[in-house]
Formats: sequence, structure tokens, C-alpha cells
Amino acid sequence: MSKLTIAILSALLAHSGTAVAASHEHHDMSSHQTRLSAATYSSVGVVKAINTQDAKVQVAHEPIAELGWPAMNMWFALKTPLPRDIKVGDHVRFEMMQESNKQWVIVKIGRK
Ligand SMILES: [Cu+2]
Repeated sequence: MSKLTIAILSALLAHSGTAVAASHEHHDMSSHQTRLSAATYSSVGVVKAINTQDAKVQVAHEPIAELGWPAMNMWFALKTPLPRDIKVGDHVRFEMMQESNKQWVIVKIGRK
């Protein structure tokens, strides 16, 4: 296996590992769902791409220890309007959360 393959696999595992942890609480989904969707995580990164039409942004985020995620490029749906002064290449600080459909969304973002 190449180093790149390993890097991609570990990135995928880091994300699916989070999903496993969440579904581990299947015994009482209704109460856990609310708590899970309320959790927000802060991170910093660099804006790699902006899709205004679909309200999405790609961020190269730093490792997120709380989630066991390595640094990676990742697309997020924007749940808050992207400030007009933010462009590709900018360093940003943001808050994200996981929606009940497992999609990660940005709920707050600003220049770092
Ligand atoms: Cu990520």
C-alpha cells in the first residue's frame, strides 16, 4: 500500500470511526440524537474552494483531536452565510456540527 493510500484510508477511518461511535448508542437513539446534533466543534483551516450556488465551502482543516480526525480537505454545507470578505486561500476559524443525516455543517465561520 502506498503512503497516500494509507493516508486516505486513515482519513476515511477517522470519519467512519465517528459514525460508529454515534451508532454505538443505538439502544436509545431518540434521546442521544438531540445531544449529538447539539455538539459543536471548533477548528481552524484554510479555505480551498467556495461553491456559492450550493452554499458549500471546502476547508483544509487542522487535526481535530476531539473527533480523532487528521488534517484533511473537506466539504461542508454552510448553515450560516459566508462573510463576504472570505475568499479562497484565507485562514478561517469555524464551528461545525453533525446533522442527523450525518452531514457535517459549518454553523459559524470567520477570518482567523
Ligand atoms: Cu474532515
